[in-house]
Amino acid sequence: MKKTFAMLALCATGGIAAADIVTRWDFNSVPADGNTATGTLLPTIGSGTASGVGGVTATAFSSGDANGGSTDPVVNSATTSDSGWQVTGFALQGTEDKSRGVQFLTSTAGYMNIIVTFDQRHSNTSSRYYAGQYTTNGGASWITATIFEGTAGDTWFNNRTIDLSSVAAVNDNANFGIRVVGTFAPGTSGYVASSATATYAATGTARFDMVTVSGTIVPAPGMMAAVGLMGLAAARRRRA
Ligand SMILES: [Ca+2]
Ligand SMILES: [Ca+2]
Repeated sequence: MKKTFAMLALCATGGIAAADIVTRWDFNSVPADGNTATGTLLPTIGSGTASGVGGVTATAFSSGDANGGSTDPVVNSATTSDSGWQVTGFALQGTEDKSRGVQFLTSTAGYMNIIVTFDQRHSNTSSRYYAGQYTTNGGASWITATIFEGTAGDTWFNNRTIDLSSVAAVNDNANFGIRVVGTFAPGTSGYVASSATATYAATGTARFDMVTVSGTIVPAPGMMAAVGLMGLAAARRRRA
């Protein structure tokens, strides 16, 4: 179904297919229970796994609406849920750079032009800096793509983007994943707090919402041939 749609999109736009959501986590309880302290780590769209990295405590959920809120369009109410996934138990000061946080593994089979977006809330004492990393081998090794800075505490930083559209190795890859891990202030060997008036603490929290892996469908060779023939036929019709 998706491939048919993509082919139509290719034809309609002359070759540029719109991005699809491959996998998304919104962490909202299913069924909705109106309780932001509960949620799910199962994706809302697609399939994949979400887990803590480096021994963090990764069992809590909290509001996706408070402190300005994430981009989750759902507003928590008696009959709806907008949870975010909250982790704590980060590294002690000066230790374990890029080692503690969260990871999301999902397959990009059939997709290219991969872009990952997510919303993240920093607590006051949370690390000001997090590294956005990706893996092409199921988490055996990680490559840092982006360093994110949270310039305030108890604040959501929405639509953070790890743009992997130029990284061919993440395309059509069943062993793809990303992780977001606390990292030292650039050029130093220590963490700084998100709030300018706070001190970094391992008990700080990071909360996540709307973790979304997007991509465009890899055109199959046969599909490209079909599109080419349709273009040729159209050109002949124009000449006739
Ligand atoms: Ca919301
Ligand atoms: Ca949510």
